[in-house]
Amino acid sequence: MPPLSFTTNGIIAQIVFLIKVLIDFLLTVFSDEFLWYYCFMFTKKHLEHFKTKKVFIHTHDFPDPDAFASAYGLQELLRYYGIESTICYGGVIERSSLLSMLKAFDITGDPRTDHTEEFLDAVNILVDSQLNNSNLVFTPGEDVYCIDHHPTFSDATYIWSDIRHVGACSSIIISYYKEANITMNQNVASALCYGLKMDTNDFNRGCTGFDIEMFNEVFEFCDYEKVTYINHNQLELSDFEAFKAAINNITTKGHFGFSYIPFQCPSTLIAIISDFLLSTEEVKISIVYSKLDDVMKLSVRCEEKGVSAGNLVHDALSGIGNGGGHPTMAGGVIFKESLAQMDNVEDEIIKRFLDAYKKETSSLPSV
Ligand SMILES: [Mn+2]
Repeated sequence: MPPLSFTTNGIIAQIVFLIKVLIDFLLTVFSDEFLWYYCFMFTKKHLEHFKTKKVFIHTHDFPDPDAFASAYGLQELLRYYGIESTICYGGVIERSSLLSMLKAFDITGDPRTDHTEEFLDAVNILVDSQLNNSNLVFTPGEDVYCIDHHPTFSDATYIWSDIRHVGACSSIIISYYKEANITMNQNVASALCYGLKMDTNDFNRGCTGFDIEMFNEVFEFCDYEKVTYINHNQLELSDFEAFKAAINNITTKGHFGFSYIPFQCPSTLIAIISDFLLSTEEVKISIVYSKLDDVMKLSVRCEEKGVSAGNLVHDALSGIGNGGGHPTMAGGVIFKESLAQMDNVEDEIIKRFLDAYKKETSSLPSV
């Protein structure tokens, strides 16, 4: 071996040896504190704190599969470290497919109204949601943590937060297992896999390389047959009434598709119909809306490059309600008082969205 090569190899070997000694030293001196900091989202200090209080994991109101999967994944991860928690949600569980998911993967959650008094003194961890959003209505006290993948429309203060703009909140939770090198059980893996698939619309919406990587991570541990079965049974026959009404009421303006469902319709079904409307070749931005109790709920989908569904609905409903969300999917609500002042709600919605689009792109929607 030439002397130069021998010397280089020797130096590299010594450097590797020194790095190993240094890592061993750090692990010994800082023990858990060091490991927690680098391997998992919460430091040991946070986890010790969680043991002194009640811990609630909150999904957004009218939770979807990604919200429940994230909450359940986190609940089981905390349980691994000896911390018990309760999953809470606002609104109701609207879809029978969501009930199937909860049953299939053994997930339990309580309506938030069952615990309202307890939140002020508890640890409240938000998943798939953020404070001050229209889809999360409750008073949490000071001890709030947030894990989410939505854009932030209104700043809030958290003890700790992990907000990344990826396709699914489930992907972020999977990454915690990966980083902490913890093997998840089959139910957790299946729930997270399903949540990831649903929120990215089977990797067709807002999907990032990180989501694909995390899907790969979770795939080998999940019951994929169960996941695809629930995934393929989203609709109920009664949903076709809403589909029928929506199809009859489609109005197009350029590449915008608007549709009104003139009866009470669950927000998750409005979202499914908005996806359906967007799947037509002509429609690049779909807005489907329906009355729910006293308010008007809207679901917005967008596949136009450079235009954000979240920004559009946020601008369009400013002053009459609120809304926000991802660039590709978003939602909003028009308040009861605003509806009462409108002569023609459908015309007003169309006008506001076209104006918001013009503001964002400085152009009119193309045909
Ligand atoms: Mn989500």
